[in-house]
Amino acid sequence: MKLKISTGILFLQGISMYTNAQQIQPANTIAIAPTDSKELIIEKAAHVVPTKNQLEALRNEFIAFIHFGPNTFTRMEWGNGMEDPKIFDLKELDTDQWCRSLKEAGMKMVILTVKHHDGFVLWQSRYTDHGIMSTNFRDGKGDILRDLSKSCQKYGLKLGVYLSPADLYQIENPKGLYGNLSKYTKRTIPREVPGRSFTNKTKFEFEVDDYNEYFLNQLFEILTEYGPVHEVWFDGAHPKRKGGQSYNYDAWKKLIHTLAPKAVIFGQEDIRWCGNESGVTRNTEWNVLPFNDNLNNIAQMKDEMEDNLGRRDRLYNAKFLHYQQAETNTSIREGWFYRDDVYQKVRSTDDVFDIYERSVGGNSTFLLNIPPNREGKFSAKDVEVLKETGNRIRETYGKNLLQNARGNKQVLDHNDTTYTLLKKDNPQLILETAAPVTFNRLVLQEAVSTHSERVESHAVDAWINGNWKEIARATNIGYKRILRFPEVTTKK
Ligand code: FUL
Repeated sequence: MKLKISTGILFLQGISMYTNAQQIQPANTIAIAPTDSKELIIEKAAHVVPTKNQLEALRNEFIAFIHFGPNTFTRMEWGNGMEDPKIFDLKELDTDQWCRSLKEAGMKMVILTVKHHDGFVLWQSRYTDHGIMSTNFRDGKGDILRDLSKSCQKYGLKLGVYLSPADLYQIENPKGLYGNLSKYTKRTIPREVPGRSFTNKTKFEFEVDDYNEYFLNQLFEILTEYGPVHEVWFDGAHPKRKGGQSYNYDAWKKLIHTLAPKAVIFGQEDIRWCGNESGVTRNTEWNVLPFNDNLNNIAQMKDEMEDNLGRRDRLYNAKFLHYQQAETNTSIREGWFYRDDVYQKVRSTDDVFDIYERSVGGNSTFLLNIPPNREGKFSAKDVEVLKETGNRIRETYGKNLLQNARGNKQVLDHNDTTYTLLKKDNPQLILETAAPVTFNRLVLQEAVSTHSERVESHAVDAWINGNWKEIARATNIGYKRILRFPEVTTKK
């Protein structure tokens, strides 16, 4: 089924609410003092803004996940770390086909599971032989991250990496480093490996144990040898733990910030999980959030599943307010890894497009997983859904019907489609087009990079037969809110 939809797009500049607004400087994190009044806390919340990297990540809107590894061949969702690497029996690989398809869908970035929980690595790491180097794929010389990074450059996609902190191979094998109770000592990253020098000569010194050193060495490889990386994804799941192993996130982040200055980090301060894996979105998704721990621990935010994380009473009890955007991650297929083309369900275009509108249009980023099959390609059904979704997005949102609309007197700086609302109470923006327009979607955006998230509720009325008729109503807006309603025809 295809929808014929017309769209209007509006961009809102914040409403200046209090006279002391100028005193608070926009920042990514703002501390709350015990003496702050409720009004001041809200005022501070209205100045918490994304970093440049977070803003870029918001603007990606629709991005891809690729789960690929031994599980693709064993048909398991979680491996056990004891798989023979030869199980990964890949004969062909077509990352160009992946990227073509992702581009057709309108995606901007692709994040590959370079290491899932089983510990098998998809690139030519110097620090383990549990991976692609021990398979028959291209006589053990293949490198999936290399192929993907080349295809990304060819098709103009950004690259991200999922490096699982959980590592069953390092837990289960007798020489494994995970939880081996090794001492924390000063170590140089990257550790030199004879005959395999690095072009990038940066060196780090960290006080870490064996597993953290292993992890840092691997981060160094993937962040220096495959072109720019734009997102590093730290999963929170652990099929198993051992030896009280902890993760030295401070060191990991220092290395990432130095080697991949444009990367956002998922699972740390930049980006958070939306709270489910089925594409469900909150009605009210604030990215300005309350934190109670000290600033260094903002990173350690636990996975939140509550319905409204940024509501006023939660802000009042915070020690810090911090911008941390949500990513809505789900899979196009039942499960994260490919199993088969017969029994494994694939989401329909209607379904994917609906999640797109609710997630991107609900102040979050849509991260859709498309798992390649055992031929190293996306299956035909997945390709078709991606293509149709891209067409539907372009058809629906490609043309701004309000481009030449004029705003009422309350509107300042009417600059193309950017409007600044002046009035503090019940501000209204009236737009008028020269000829009637027919539409059933309205895209609203706040200028979050300068004015944070300020709208708590809003409604849209259309002038129909001489009266205002409410056609849509919602809570916050943030980076983007897509309103959906039955088709209306109006000039105002
Ligand atoms: C989860 C993992 O356990 C799944 O295997 C998958 O990688 C998903 C994106 O995150 O926590």
